[in-house]
Amino acid sequence: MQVVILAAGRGTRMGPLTESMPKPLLPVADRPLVAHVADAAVAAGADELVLTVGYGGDQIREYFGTAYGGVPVRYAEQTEQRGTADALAAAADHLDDDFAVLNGDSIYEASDLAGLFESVPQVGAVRVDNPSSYGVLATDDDGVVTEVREKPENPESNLVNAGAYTFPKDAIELLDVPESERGEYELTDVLERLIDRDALGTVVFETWLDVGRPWELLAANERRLPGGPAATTTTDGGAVMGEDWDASTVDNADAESAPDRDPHAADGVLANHLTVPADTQIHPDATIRGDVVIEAGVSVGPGVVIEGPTLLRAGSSVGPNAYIRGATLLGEDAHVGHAVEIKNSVLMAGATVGHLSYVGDSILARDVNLGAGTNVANLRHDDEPVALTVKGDRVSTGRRKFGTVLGPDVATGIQTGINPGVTLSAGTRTEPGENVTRDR
Ligand code: TTP
Repeated sequence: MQVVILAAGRGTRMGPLTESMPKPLLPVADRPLVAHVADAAVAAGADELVLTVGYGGDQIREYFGTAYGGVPVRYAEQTEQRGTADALAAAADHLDDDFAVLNGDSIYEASDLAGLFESVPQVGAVRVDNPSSYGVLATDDDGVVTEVREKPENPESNLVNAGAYTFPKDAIELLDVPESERGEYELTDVLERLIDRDALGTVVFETWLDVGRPWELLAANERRLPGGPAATTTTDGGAVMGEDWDASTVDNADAESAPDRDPHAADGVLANHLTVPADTQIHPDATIRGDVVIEAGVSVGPGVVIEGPTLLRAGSSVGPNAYIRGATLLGEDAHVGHAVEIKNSVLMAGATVGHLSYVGDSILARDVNLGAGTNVANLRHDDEPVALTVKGDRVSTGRRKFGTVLGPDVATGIQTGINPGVTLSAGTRTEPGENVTRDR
């Protein structure tokens, strides 16, 4: 089946994170968000991917090229971001037969998509606690959709549209829907037309994660980092470096002082379930527990403690004396230096937290540089969930612990304090000693 992935959106709700990078390319564990969509689609039986691109489209084309996961990739250009129905219309010329459509900003499971691809037309649905925030589906006893209502105040069910569909080829004729209240041409209106004509079935997905706002990017990483509930690399258990460790990964100077143990406990698997390529430098005085994946060219200095789930991407470095915990991603060439604590955070490529800092439940875009002693607060005194500005409104993240969202190239002066829920746009500079309480 041909699978259209809608990846043209501006991603405004991600704030500064999408100022220079389209939302589909934001990192989720070891690959961009949209690559997880493509992987699940291919594993579920897609035989061609059609990517609708627009904002940041060149970067997406560069990532995927002409083939991905063994299937051909074609592109459609949506020049103006006028909605999901418009994005699908842009791909219409590429569609030869019945087809599927997926959002390029969701985490889907391949097993759920396999069920979706089995029959046409169908919509993927999930049960949620807060249906009012989504497109709510009303169904009859056979699971056939009778109504779709966008963000209703009094939802009829807790079953919501997961932005995943199969359509008959002639559904293309239904795409010329009128503009919606929010000024877009929307696939939910196409569904309304389809249910007047065909029996639109539902497939209830086990899991689905819509990644539209910064804290959902953290949630996606929590899911997909090694050891997370749906990680692509799953390991279990943990041990302390220095008890069960791989001497081949330690440079010669340090190897002599390392304890003499067999790192391969069983079947060639490292006893501490640590995946380590040969060209990494891990000091024997580093302690690594839990599910940790370390890519090529990483350096971990003495006194470092890492408690997975953690992914250290190629060329990143940690320490000496740093502490990493919670679900944390260090992007390519990111650096975490002496006496820095990073908790449950995403540091994108080239981000640097050099000395004496705390970063919790936060997202640092590319090439952010935090001055010595920069501290991020991630908990309110009143214990209320932290709110974030999303398209001009303060919106609860639903998280008791949430820190900051820093756009690309933000640089803080030494001893900057940043309040919970503060967002700084690309290139913002803070003065030494500042306490930042508002977005900039
Ligand atoms: P949205 O998340 O509704 O829109 P967006 O990605 O532009 O984000 P924001 O609202 O923060 O600006 O889009 C759902 C999916 O549809 C997503 O994968 C992007 C895609 N899309 C398009 O391809 N073209 C469009 O014109 C729109 C609005 C969305």
